Amino acid sequence: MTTGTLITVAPTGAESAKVEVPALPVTLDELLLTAKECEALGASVVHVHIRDAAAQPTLDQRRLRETVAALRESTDLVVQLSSGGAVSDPEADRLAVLDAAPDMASCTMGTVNFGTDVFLNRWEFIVELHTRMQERGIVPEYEIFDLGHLTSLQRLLGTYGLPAGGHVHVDFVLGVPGGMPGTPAALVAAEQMLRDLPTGTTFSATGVGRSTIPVLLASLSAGGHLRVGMEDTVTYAKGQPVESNMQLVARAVGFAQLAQRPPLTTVEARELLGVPALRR
Ligand code: KMH
Ligand code: ZN
Repeated sequence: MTTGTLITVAPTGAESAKVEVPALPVTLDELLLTAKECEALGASVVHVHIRDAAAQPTLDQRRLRETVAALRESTDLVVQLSSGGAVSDPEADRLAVLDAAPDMASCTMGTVNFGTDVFLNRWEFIVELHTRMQERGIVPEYEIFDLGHLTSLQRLLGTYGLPAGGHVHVDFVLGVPGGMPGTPAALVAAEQMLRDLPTGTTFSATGVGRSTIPVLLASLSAGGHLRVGMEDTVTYAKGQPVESNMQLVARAVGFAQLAQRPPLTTVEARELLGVPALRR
């Protein structure tokens, strides 16, 4: 059944440098402003990477907790912390992200070449992330960079059980150099593999760089949801840098409305993902 569209904004990421992308939100104030404006436009989930005082990626525990608290205070967005961090982050720091008690955290389902780097995700590490999230009631978003990651997810759920909340949601990240390409064919191949996962599994999709629009359109037409943001795309159109995350969210909302799948509210997003409702 096709529903409205879950729109996740990934405003910052760990890859772009503030000096090269001045519009990138890197301070807590910039993140909060972005989150509030993206929520007003139709985003319901925020996928968060934070930066330190020098605008470098960090998994500093104090900053993570402060960020989760501030996002909860100023928005109704589902707060999803990245446990992926940057390619150089140690496993212990990535696991400790869960100590900041977000609503959701990402959980990447396997190792992938990442440009000239390697994004390492050992099986034992994935199991540790999954089981800690189960124990703490944190809902995972399984990040899928390649088709084999879906096979690993099937094995994970078969061996260790369903995630907190009981619903399985995956995010296909296409177009990373080393992962599956940012093409409709790759998206359809990934979507077809969901038949081996629990009934009702949902997916969103992200196309990195210039694959953003083809992946967005393919996802909408295949019944999927959307992730957009400056983590994945810093060029709006040829020769035109992205002005803000709001510009990307507004474009995604426009496409979702054209597809007659308008954005889900934050209440609807929580219901879909199995994240407990807000109690204000
Ligand atoms: N920055 C990438 C190495 C995630 O957030 O979980 C990993 C990433 C995935 O962005
Ligand atoms: Zn991320």
